[in-house]
Amino acid sequence: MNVIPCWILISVLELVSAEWNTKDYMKREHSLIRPYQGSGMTIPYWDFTGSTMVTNNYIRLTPDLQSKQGAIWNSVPCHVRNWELQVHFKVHGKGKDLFGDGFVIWYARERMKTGPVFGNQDYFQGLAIILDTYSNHNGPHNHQHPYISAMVNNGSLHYDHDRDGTHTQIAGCEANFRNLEHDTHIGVRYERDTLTVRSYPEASWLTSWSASISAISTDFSNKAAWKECFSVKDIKLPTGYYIGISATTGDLSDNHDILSIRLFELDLPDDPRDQEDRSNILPSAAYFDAPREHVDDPKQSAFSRIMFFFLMLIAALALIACVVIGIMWYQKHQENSRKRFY
Ligand SMILES: *[C@@H]1O[C@H](CO)[C@@H](O)[C@H](O)[C@H]1NC(C)=O
Ligand SMILES: [Ca+2]
Repeated sequence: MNVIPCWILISVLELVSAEWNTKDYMKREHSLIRPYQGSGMTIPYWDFTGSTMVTNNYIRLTPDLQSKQGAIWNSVPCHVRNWELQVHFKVHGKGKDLFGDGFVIWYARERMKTGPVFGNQDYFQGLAIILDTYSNHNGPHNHQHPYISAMVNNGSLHYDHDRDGTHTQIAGCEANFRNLEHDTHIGVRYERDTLTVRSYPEASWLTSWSASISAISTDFSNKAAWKECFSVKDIKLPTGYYIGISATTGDLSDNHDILSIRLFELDLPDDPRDQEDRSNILPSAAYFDAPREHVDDPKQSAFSRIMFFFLMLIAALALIACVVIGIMWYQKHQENSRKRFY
């Protein structure tokens, strides 16, 4: 009877620790953390364009004013094969019902090119994670805004604002990340050709619990309460592209602030594909525009982890039983041999 609560506690700890790999480490040259400024007005490893303004506490890509666009781009190409990018951001403004347009996290071949896709060029090559706050679509939509989606482009696709990019997206989810009191983060993980996007925090008891731990260790708490937006397999991305973030306002506006960007190199010692040269491939995705079929259910993975833990528990119990039986057999054997001698 006593075993059950203990088992639940251990499996919760298991779920939390499963996300945490101390071997993943932050790449300073692809990260942007406070204090931002180096000497003078420059930020080491980062360049900015348009309306972007750097303060001590945040980088404002656009102010809450009409027709602005701004971007920040990493100046070092990213050769990391498996990575996780964590962006701490804040989208806020005076608008209660009308606001826009949103921002995009880029992993792109070309940098510092202004254009119509949230401040960056159209027909881009690379990956776009689009955090769209304004629905341009006039008809019925199959989702609400704000909306997070991913687009992979080899340079041939056009981003269609009138449809909010829905026919070129590979997956998406609704996420309320605007005008919130608490901190908002997005995690983009590219691991073994699987792209997973998660947001933080998740609205649950875990959030308040991890928020109290966040005072002690920010990284740990962030890992604990991520909520999965989508996960898509078979995405091929080349190495050597650039990380960037761009934002735009039009008739409607918002402050688009970036507080930090952290790129972690994932430690996957057993991945044979790690040796493969990815520097000259074109970005591609095997699945398109069917988000509902390709969204992994996060409950499933939690369930499979619990199942794994359960199997390990049974294996441990079986092992203990074997040892006990072994000891009993040995004692019996000793007794028998003693009987034989005396
Ligand atoms: C580029 O992407 C489009 C759309 O996914 C695809 O039809 C085309 O074959 C791709 N081109 C190359 C050269 O891979
Ligand atoms: Ca839009």
